[in-house]
Amino acid sequence: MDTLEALRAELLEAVNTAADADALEAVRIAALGKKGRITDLMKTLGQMDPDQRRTFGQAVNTVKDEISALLDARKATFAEAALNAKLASERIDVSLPVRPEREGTLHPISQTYDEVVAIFGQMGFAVAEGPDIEDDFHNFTALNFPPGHPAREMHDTFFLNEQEGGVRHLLRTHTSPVQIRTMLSQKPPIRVIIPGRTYRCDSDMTHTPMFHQIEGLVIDKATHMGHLKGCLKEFVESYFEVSNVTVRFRPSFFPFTEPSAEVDIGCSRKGGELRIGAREDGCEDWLEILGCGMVHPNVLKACGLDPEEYQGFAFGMGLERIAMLKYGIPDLRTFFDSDVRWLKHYGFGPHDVPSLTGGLTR
Ligand code: 2U9
Repeated sequence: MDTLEALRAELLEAVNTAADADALEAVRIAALGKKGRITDLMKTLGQMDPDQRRTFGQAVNTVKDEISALLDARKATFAEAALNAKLASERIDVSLPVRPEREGTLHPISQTYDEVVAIFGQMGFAVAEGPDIEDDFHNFTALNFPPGHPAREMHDTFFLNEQEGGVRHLLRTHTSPVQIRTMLSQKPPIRVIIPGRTYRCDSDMTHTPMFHQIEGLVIDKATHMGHLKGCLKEFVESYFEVSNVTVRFRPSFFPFTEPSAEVDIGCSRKGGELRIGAREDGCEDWLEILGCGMVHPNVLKACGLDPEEYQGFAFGMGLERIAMLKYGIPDLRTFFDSDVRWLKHYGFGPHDVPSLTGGLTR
């Protein structure tokens, strides 16, 4: 019993003076582990007679429970102290700004697309879409292209393999087939813009095999060229964010419009910098920006509309071209190089979403 009392005192002392959780664990193993001193005492019980075993067993168990409880209490104290130390050293300053994250950018084509849609949307135009793979009727015939027109040739148009029955699909060379589909499926009044990809067998400094167009179509009973001119002037002023731009209509030819015109806008190239604006503001040069015209009567007829009852205007422009002019991008081919450095430089952040009230651009 003396030895048990001495062991009890020694272990209590060891538990109470353990410096940290590791030292405490060493005390636990030395007392209660497989070869611990209390465990060793328990092992001696088997050799004792029943009376002695009962008395000594109870005494050893009491010491064991006391030491175990004390070990648990000390362990909890160390754990709490460790947690408090961790909390104190890892205090978070919630007022610090967040770490900058790598952000993607919107491609200038996507941005320009959204800007143009926002401007025409405000004027009451709806967006129409159609397939990239077209047939001869929607891409050429309904648009008044005569049978031998050069645009129908293999070297201008990407044709798909001929199908059974001699049908040969093609990659649309303009977004105009969507206007044909719109006129065939909707009754006037029609007011749509069609942004989308177009394809031509052409690849040099100023042409890529795939490029983007945005075309517009308005059909009603009394739509005339004055409406066309006002609409395009409004668009150019909104897009280039200037209050007054001079516009000039130069006669031209397209199979699908009559009369047809190319539209130039006033600009200045003084000092090597392009500025869009009005003649009276010193913009005395001209810059070609888009093509347009009154929808040809043959096109209206091909879509089941009576040219005596309906007329309308149409226009078309290249998205890359107007993006290059507005954002000073010098080389068309860089649009499709997928160079992340280029995108970082010319791309737009997620908060540059164009709106007419919030401003079109950054
Ligand atoms: C229908 C009737 C008329 C669309 C038009 C142009 C003039 C035009 C070019 C601009 C540069 C194409 O991207 S570009 O190479 N487009 O000049 N487009 S009128 O006229 C239509 C379209 C559909 C049913």
